[in-house]
Amino acid sequence: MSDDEQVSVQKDRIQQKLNEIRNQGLALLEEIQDEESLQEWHRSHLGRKAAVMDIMREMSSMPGELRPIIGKYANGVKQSFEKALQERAEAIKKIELERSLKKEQIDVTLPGRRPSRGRLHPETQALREISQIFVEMGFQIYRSPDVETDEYNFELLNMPPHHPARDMWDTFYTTKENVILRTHTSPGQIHVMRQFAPEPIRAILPGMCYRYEQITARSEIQFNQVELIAVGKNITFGDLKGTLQDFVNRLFGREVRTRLRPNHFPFTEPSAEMDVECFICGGQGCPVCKKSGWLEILGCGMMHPTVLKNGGYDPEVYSGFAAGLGPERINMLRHKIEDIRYFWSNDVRFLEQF
Ligand code: FA5
Repeated sequence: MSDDEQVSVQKDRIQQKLNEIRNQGLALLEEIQDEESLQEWHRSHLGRKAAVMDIMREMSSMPGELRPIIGKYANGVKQSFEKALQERAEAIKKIELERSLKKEQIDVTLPGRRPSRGRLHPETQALREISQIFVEMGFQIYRSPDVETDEYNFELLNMPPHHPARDMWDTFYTTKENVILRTHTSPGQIHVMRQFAPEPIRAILPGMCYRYEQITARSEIQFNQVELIAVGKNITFGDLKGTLQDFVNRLFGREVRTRLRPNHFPFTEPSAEMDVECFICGGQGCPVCKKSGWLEILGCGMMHPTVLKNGGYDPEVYSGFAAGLGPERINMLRHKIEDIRYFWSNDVRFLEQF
């Protein structure tokens, strides 16, 4: 066989091989359905180890006249691979989009899901209702700070340092000397008096109080109080009793039974506590009312002359009454809630009921 004939045979053989590589490669590509397999095909058919690349590498050992022919032919195979790869990539994109749309298919015939509505916390509701009643009775709302000094929380309320009555309130102290979390809203009495003296006052002071005490079904370490204060000339215990009775009737209704019990607070004289009949148990006795049938809702009394004086009022001329209500206890009564811990545990099953 002449040299020319040999070259011609070699050319036919290589071209045939390239045809096979192309046909097999394109057939494999047609079957690919996902992006990952496509990448794999790209590596094996156009990467460094691809069969068409092997042939291109072998060209250096081929006779000179064969190189441009085989080079052109192999390049054609490579180009047809690149073109087909691009087309397949587009098709796979479409396939994957259809697949994900199928997964996300929405049944428009299903009934809609209503978003749940937000609502006010039961304590916010109670505080607003209590405030509303007192506002209707002519009281103004006054705010005083949660963080107090020892002076306001105790001393100006007739409890000098080492006074045994301080033990009534277990206190959260801060790292700053004499700065505490208020144990009751009564320090607000001094703030409001000092702002308005010698004008007459009728105000309520709602807010959070803090006590370092045992948590039980009726006692929390943080709870709201609403302080009530009235200062003026000729204010009597009768005014206090009438105001509280009116408040209870407006809140609970005409038929609700209350009782005032004598008590002691250093900042009032005389002092009392008001109980409401426990209607969780109907007065029969339960854990919430400590089996007494009554639930204490507030402490109250006539303002002590020393406190009036500390507020800037002459106790010879002025008198006043004050009270501190517990809205959580009132809320428990109204909604028959057996444990005060529900209020601040943020359990939606509880909160959703209000
Ligand atoms: C006082 O705090 C007085 N400052 C009230 C007062 C004001 C008396 C003005 C006289 C004049 P007492 O500690 O009893 O009093 O608390 C008042 C009310 O707050 C209680 O009747 C109760 O309803 C509520 N209360 C007290 N401690 C807690 C607690 N740990 N958890 C929930 N509520 C509480």
